[in-house]
Amino acid sequence: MSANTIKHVASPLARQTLLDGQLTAPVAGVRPIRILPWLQVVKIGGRSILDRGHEAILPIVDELRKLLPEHRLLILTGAGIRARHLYGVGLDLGLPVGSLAPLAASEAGQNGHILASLLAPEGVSYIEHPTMADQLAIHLSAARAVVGSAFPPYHNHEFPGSRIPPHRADTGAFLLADALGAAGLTIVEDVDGVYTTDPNGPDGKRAKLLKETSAADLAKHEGTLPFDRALLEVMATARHIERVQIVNGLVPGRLTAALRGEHVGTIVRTGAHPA
Ligand code: GWN
Ligand code: ATP
Repeated sequence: MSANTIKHVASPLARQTLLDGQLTAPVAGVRPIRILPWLQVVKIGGRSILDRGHEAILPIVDELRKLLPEHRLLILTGAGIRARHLYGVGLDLGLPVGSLAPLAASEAGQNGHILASLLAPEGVSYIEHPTMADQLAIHLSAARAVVGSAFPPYHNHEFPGSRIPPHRADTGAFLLADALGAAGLTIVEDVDGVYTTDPNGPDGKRAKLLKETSAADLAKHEGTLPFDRALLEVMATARHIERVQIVNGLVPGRLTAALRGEHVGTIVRTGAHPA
């Protein structure tokens, strides 16, 4: 008899189908722990900041350097113009989305290597995707900040709904920040925040800044946004990150103010609820 019992591993999900949300809710519905609750995640735009070269990059590097005594940072970089060129060539050749995703991701990684080199005197290094997944804590014990690629490493697993990879740098940064239970996510762009319409588009004069909005409201917004549309989908089911601030990285001091909790850009509320 005892030989039989020790072969049973008690599990609350042992007899249930994982497809029935009601049955799994008592076990799976609880809030996950925050893995790195003191971490501030900062996504730096590829096209909006890094492609501009030293005029935009050096002031941001200076600001990040000065923030190090105050915050422990995971700095994630976007892909920028090289990825757009790559999409153009790849689509012309008929490459599938799963082939384009890692190629574009590598451009985000290159921007990260550039940024990390500039912050190296402060002990900041570029860390690889697998290191972000497994050894972020030890790297952040050795340094106040690390840099990584903001792209999610979906590769051939990228969802085939569109020909351009839908999960790009903004989505990747949010997924990581939420999974880590970070203190916050700030997205650094070249505009003051989210506007009613693209302030650099043909109707730019009519554009009004939305100081505060929600992922649910933006999902109904039909025009363009300054970040991946898929970001709204992952915001809807967020577990920890309740708000994201979009700030203008071309204006010195905005990122610093945002990390200090000031409202200096657009705050987008997510679907996560306070604990
Ligand atoms: O190469 O700049 O990580 O951190 O999505 O995969 O395409 O890889 O396919 O650890 O695993 O180009 O080589 O490249 O940017 O992603 O990296 O230098 O397997 O450190 O080898 O998940 O950096 O790179 O591009 O991020 O975003 O060797 Mo790069 Mo990216 Mo490095 Mo990473 Mo992808 Mo790895 Mo990966 Mo690939
Ligand atoms: P990546 O990191 O993927 O390279 P990025 O985040 O640096 O990209 P873009 O994807 O170009 O940069 O997004 C920023 C741009 O989005 C702004 O320069 C702005 O012109 C444009 N934009 C489009 N719609 C809006 C909107 N509703 N509000 C604000 N900016 C908008």
